[in-house]
Amino acid sequence: MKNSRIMFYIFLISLLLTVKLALSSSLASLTVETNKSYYQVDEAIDVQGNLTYNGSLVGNVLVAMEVVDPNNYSLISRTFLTDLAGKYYTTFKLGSTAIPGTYEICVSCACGGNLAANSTTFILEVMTGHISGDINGDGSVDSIDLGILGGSWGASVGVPNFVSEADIDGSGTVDSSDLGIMGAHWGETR
Ligand SMILES: [Ca+2]
Ligand SMILES: [Ca+2]
Repeated sequence: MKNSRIMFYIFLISLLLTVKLALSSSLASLTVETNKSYYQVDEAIDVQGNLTYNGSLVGNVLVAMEVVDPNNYSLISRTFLTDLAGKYYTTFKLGSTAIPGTYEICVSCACGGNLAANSTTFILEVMTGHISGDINGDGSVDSIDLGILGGSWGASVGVPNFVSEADIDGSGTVDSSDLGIMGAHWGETR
């Protein structure tokens, strides 16, 4: 009898803790986004976001940001305050020593006794002077390239209408993955 009462209290406490955790995780929310998905070396990488608590924007709160490279090495670490409107903005560049690949930007802060954290990723490309998606190599990613991609759509290596330049990611097939890369660079020129 005594044991079952103890079990009941343990159950009650764990239930209350679960509810508290669920509530506290929904109170503070920190967003993070970059202005593009793909970047070149020495290109400005603009980061922005906002902090809300109970749905209202919160200003003057210290936010920590960390940029992690493809090898999981912390490359940049800095702090800044949200402005009076609850928003923040920062920018950084990656120099020629940075390795190409997927980088992660992690932000976190403490607000109203809650921890809020979020992250986003971007890709650093190798500087080649060639823009991914510029299939015909004329220096811009436009409808001509889309036409070539369309003409080779679904084709794999060895099929007559396969255009290797249209297989942008080099997977061996011209598909939605290649279209996605082209879309990310749409309108870019060099
Ligand atoms: Ca082109
Ligand atoms: Ca492909």
